[in-house]
Amino acid sequence: MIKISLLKKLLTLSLAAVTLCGTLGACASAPTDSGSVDADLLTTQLTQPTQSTIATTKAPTTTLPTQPTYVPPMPDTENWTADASGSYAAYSTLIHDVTIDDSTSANDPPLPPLPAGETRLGYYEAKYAAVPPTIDGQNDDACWATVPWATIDQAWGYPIPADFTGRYKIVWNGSQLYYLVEITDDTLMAPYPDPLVDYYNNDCCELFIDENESGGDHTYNYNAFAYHCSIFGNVSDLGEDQQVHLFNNHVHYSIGRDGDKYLWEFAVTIYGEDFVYGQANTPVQLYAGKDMGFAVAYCYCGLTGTREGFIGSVPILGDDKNVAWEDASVFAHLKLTN
Ligand SMILES: [Ca+2]
Ligand SMILES: [Ca+2]
Ligand SMILES: [Ca+2]
Repeated sequence: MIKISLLKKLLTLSLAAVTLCGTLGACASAPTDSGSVDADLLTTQLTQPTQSTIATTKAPTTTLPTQPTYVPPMPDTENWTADASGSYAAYSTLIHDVTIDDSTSANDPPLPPLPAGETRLGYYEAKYAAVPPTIDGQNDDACWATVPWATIDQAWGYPIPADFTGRYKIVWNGSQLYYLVEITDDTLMAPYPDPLVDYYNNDCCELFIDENESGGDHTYNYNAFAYHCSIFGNVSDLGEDQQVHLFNNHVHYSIGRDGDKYLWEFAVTIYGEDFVYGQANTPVQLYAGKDMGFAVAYCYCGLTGTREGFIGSVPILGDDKNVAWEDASVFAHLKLTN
């Protein structure tokens, strides 16, 4: 594979120091990033704060940051071989077989109509989940049954591959947004295991979050985040030094597979524009009524081993459809509700 010999050297050097994470891919070991997701925080059922009480609500306790750990997919990537369908998914410890029961999906509430005065396309209302979902790549959590699906169906500069469909749900609790993203893709391809190199050419789910819905440039700053979540549990985005960094401690996730259907279940800890890479950061406490900017997208890798599709949850106006990684102004409006 392209660049595999370089990758091998990097992997060999890094393996000794790397702690292989569990199937959930939330890792801890050497420090470079901050803003760690506290495991307790993920499961804590917080009393739902309201905007009026938020000022006096004590921020949730978080551990000091642990470092994002590169999760090596295989000890020797030169031995990677795609399976008969051309897929590399077998190398992901994050993906596990599940039975996706969509039988009740038709009973899910429909998307509510766009509120009066709402102008940002791709609008979604994320409901409070008193009991957050278990991050296991399965959709049997009570909270998922009561919120609507929204589609990932907008072409961001590439034709939408014929085998692709995508949809998502979002709920919130504490400092976390929880996502359930269902992707159909009959060839899961991720030939670039190094999360710092060509990561956006893999099949990966990309979560765009602008905590304060400010919009504007976020290319090399933390005005907004563009979390590229790989099938290996690595989360990549650009930093202020214009280099790629890992944000594995911000996004905890698991992927369930049923045939060519994949359920990506995420818990994303929210940080504001004051985030400083490599230092201790306090997550933002969410509340009903909060407005955020967001988009959910899928980077589609095909048999050519490079990006063949880029499908987003929000229509992007204008000729340049591939701008969400730089410009948070194209994000949709996420409203947190009770
Ligand atoms: Ca679940
Ligand atoms: Ca694919
Ligand atoms: Ca912002």
